Amino acid sequence: MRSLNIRNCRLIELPKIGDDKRGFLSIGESRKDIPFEIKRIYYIYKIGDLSVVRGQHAHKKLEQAFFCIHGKVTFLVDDGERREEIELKEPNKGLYIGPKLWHNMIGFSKDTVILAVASDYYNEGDYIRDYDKFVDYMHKGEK
Ligand code: T46
Repeated sequence: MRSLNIRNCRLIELPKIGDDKRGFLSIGESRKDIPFEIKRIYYIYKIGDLSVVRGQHAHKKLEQAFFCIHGKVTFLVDDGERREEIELKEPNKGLYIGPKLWHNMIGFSKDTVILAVASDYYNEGDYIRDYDKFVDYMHKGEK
């Protein structure tokens, strides 16, 4: 598994049990494979416009892990200094994204299903949805 040059961000590989006949089963346990306590799950699916860009924000405190359990997606992750593109297309290979990372999702396929697990409940106040404000936040912190 390659390591990423972005802080607060890394690839996750879940165990994959099974074979071509029975199929496969992958497991992610809180505080083991997933590096936080999971409080929420959500999923993204039935993307009609494959050129759409989702995400386009950073979180102040939220930690998340993403698994593309069907199809493919590319995450563009930006820590304010460096950027990296990570394509997810295998159900047992995921991406941990910690706080203070700008992230976009692009490169969907018709059948993309993204499973997200998050460290906290939904809170719009935790989002930074403007890139200039994100850069500012990274330099000055919250005012
Ligand atoms: C993230 C990326 C990767 C809720 O009401 N509850 C929720 O738990 C979530 C996740 C969203 N919403 C509402 C907020 C918006 O009105 O659902 C609507 C769509 O959410 P958003 O535009 O933020 O969707 P994405 O795909 O751009 O972002 C999502 C997550 O929101 C975000 O945390 O990191 O996926």
